[in-house]
Amino acid sequence: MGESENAAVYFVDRHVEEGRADKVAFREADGRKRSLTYGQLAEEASRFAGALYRHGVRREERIAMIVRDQIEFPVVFWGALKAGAIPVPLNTLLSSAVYEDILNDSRASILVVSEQLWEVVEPAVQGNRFLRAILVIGEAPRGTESYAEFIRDAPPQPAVEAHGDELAFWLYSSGSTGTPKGVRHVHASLKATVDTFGRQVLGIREDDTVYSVAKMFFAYGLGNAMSFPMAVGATTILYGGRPTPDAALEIMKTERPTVFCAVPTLYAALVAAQEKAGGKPDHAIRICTSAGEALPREVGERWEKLWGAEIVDGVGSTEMLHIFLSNRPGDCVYGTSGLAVPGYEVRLVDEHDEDVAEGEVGELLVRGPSSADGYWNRRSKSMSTFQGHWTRTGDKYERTPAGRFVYCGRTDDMFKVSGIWVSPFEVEQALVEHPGVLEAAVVPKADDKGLEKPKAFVVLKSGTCAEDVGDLKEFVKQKIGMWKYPRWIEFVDDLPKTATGKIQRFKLRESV
Ligand code: 3SK
Repeated sequence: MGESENAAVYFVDRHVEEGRADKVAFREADGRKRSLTYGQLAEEASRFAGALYRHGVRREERIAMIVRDQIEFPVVFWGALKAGAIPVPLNTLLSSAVYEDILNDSRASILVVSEQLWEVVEPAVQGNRFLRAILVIGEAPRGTESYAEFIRDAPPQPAVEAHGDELAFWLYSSGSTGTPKGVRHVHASLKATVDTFGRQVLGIREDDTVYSVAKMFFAYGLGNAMSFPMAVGATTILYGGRPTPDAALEIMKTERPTVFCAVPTLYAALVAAQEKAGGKPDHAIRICTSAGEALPREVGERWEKLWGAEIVDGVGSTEMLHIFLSNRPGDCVYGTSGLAVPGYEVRLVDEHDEDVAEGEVGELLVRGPSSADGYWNRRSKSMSTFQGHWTRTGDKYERTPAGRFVYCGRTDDMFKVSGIWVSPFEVEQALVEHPGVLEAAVVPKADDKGLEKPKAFVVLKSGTCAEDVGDLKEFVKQKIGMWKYPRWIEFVDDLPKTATGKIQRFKLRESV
């Protein structure tokens, strides 16, 4: 083998060789406000790798991480890669029952957990037959070990040689439905997302400071907050708490990020909060990204007016690791997901896998250098999703005459009204254009003749009540046409969402 393609060499150790050892790689915006330089990260990750060896961990053993966005996250992730073990960052908002399933499914032998999350994790580890150590970052309760003790005096271990095609890490994806699946990624994929979206679309730079509201356990956050900034020697702001609009505004003001990455729900909430407060926000942002679901046009336009910075809206997936379809800085058309990211190809196909004609809706397929190696222990699902070089996304899109892609919903969210397809997203987009509406979700509901019609769940902006918004049905009719308007409207306090901000329409469908 030639030079090692272990991703930790490129993302971590290279910075020391290139003279960036003293540059701050990560800075916490909460808690003890600790920071970690590139040099400290290289050393600590090598010590974590050494501690894993000392504990008898072998290559490809899984290291489950239920870790908040804090400086230990990159140490454990890169340390595991250095050791040739497989870090498996997990969503920090899951229930005990789901953690139990995932820990059993992955057969992780080591679990690293933030002390704040132990209460939920504890019931999940009772009776687990695979875990050989549970490392708690912070105060270690009985039956666990302290993470700090685990790495104390461990002999630093350099990164093992690895091939770019070798498995590096897993992410668990639950998508908008179903039980989580382990998505297996290889070493080369991290750099592939940097060389495509990171450099050619986002244009990340060494002098950037990044703040990603999307946490690092999520593929979108992992790229935003870790691989993109670390590829160029930039600095990332970490925030372990809940990313409320107030917290995000405070971080923008005090930490001065230049790159801001969030999801549509938070952009909508930030715009509403700023409009209510009046004036302009205090910030240093030069560029923003949005993913997780399509950004409503209205939200993008209002954000840009207030912040004076564009939101580059794109689409990615855990299976493709990051964004493969995106708008471009200086050429953002809100309400569209833009064009294929350089390095990726996309197709829209019908139910026979034939390319659809221009203007028709089809399922989006993608091919590119960062696709996953497959799902863990889900052979049939792997075969139906990863078809040769192409990956099925399960998203429905339409291409405009200008070649831009417009989101129409998930394949399983679309429904027909009077024989014509309705995209819930189009109806939701029309609803959020109403000044009193914060968010909306639309699902089919059978009428008294058993025929499906749209039903909307609507969250109003704070300080607005149902009587204030007038006739929302008529508002939608005027915007998008007679048959698509919601026949029923239910006002709710919030919508069911995945931890990454995707609306769980299946839960609303079940409720009707
Ligand atoms: O949902 C998305 O758009 C996304 C973007 C980047 C990485 C991962 C995901 C799921």
